[in-house]
Amino acid sequence: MAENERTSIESVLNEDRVFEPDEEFSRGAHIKSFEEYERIYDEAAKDPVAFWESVAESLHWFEPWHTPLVWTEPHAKWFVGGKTNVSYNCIDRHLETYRRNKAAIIWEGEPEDEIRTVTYQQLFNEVCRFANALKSLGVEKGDRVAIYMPMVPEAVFAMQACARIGATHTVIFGGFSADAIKDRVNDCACKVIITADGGYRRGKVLPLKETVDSAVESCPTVESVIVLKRAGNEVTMREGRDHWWHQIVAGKNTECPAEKLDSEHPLFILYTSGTTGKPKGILHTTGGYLTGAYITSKWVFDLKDEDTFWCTADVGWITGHSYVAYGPLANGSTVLMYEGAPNYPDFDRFWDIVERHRVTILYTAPTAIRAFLKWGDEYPERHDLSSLRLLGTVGEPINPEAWMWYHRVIGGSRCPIVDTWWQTETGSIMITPLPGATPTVPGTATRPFPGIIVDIQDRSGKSAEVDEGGFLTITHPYPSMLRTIWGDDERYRKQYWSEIPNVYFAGDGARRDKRGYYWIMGRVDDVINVSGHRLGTAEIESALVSHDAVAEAAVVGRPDEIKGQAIAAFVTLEGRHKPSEEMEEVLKKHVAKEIGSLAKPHDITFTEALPKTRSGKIMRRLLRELATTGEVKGDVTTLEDFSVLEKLREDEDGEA
Ligand code: 7RM
Repeated sequence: MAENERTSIESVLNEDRVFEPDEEFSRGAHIKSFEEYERIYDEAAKDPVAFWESVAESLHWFEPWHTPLVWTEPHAKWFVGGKTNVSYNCIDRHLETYRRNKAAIIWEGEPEDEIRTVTYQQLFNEVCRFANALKSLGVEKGDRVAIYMPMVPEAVFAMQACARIGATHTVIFGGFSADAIKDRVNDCACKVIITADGGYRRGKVLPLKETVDSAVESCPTVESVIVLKRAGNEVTMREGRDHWWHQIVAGKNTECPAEKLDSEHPLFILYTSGTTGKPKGILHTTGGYLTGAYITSKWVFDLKDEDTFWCTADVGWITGHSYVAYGPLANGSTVLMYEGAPNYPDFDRFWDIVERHRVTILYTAPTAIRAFLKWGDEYPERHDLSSLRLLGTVGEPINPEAWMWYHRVIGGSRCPIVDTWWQTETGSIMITPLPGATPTVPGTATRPFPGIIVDIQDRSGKSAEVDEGGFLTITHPYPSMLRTIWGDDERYRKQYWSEIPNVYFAGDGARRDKRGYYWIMGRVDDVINVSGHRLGTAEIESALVSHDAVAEAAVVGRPDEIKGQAIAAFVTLEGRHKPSEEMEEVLKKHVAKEIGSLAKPHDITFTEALPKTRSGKIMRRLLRELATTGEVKGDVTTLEDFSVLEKLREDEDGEA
């Protein structure tokens, strides 16, 4: 077998709808034309370090760096010798401008009558008071602090307060279990946990403090727990260890000078589950991360002072770090934060929020878009969405069907869509259209951001041809890249720098088309090998979803004596369609017609829902296990809804 046959991924997809940027949008945009993008891109590609220096210069530095980059593969240090502070850049610098009394955060709670607006001055006061509270508990520069909170402004205050005093935060998503908290808190030896009594989700109260209580029993390094009163549910407070947020900030000074931190000071650790084994603590540092989050927020979302930017991600994910808590604030923007579920009290909650707050930019995940599509047009149609001017997606490949729906129904065929590819590890957006510049094609994240050099390679490091699938790599260091895996540099090297020589291995399959646009084909662990043809999951799933009856689909490979692997598909139908053998045949034929008989599913299991991570990514690993052995024994701690799996297992049993 030739080398490239073993490593390349075959592409079967064809998509040729092109959406040119709207002229009026382009005129007002930060980057106004594709020519301008290419000019900036090409210049940055010749000297990425000089490009990133020019970006970093627009931030505040207490002391300038003496060396922009020290690169000893696979370790980068950016802006070495420079001293800065993320919180200072997100807050203090705006206080000297008219932005002082501008809304930094507009927050809406899940219960319907709750809205809070936090101006930059108020943000400063709250962050400083809380930073002083942390100090009073003995938190010092370099200490680790865990944050396990609902989506409330205080979650951002807590992150900013840590950044301000140089404590390294680790945000743990509020839906995680006591075990997940315990593993993370112990892995990085946190001194303090910040939580709330409870948080609202779909009208119910999640008892966060209770969960922390059971975790903290086995967390020997934790000295204090700070508890925000949010839901009013009953909690037990342990004398000497537990402190109410409102009591501990009472009387604290509303000034707390931002520490002058080394550019490489650890800003946060964010755990990502990885496919197997224990979660990896992805480490991001100060100056480089801020530089990436700042400029991508500005150019990708074309942020202007007039905007109301709503990124729907929870602060427990990297998207909530870079595009809720840090990037937009570094730009002096107004961010909208919503505490709850998209279908509470009804399926139109998001559109109600967009209408009432006149949201201008919406950034959400394909999984959410597919859910909205399934719920039906009537919900967005109830609302005036004309304030929107730009839409974004992140988290998974967006199938053209969902893209078109988002464009038409939410964007009124008027808003550009930025499909942004990046990872927890990359810290900021890597591949993306720039909305005033890049013609978009549904299903592709288009081109790399300036200063980001990517390639598609095979295992030996050879670049792929046009339209030949391979491994997505990043070939030059950039400021917001992860620095290591906390406490496990060996794993860092192995995971990201050993698969292909001298480049960062992202773990995604991709191809580059003749325009130089990148198409993400899915995780390489999920590639299906049918009779020696390696197929990515994204294209087959897209083909399934392009059928009217299909709301969502996942495909996996299961062992097959003849073909090596056979394609097993799991399909959720749109509400008005019922599973049947005819439907199965129709869908198989549809895939064969759309992308060829090679990619035709061998069997289709209809299901009401697919197993997903808590951030909405389909867990194909579990489906693969199910399709192969009829059981799931692997790690399910990141699974969002256990009943989905139970149901699927029963269905499989029924079939067998
Ligand atoms: C931001 C985030 C990273 C993985 C990544 C991909 C997938 C993310 C896109 C995408 C296709 C996109 N961080 N992914 N964005 N795939 N198109 N626009 O999601 O660490 O949680 O996940 O998500 O597989 O490697 S993450």
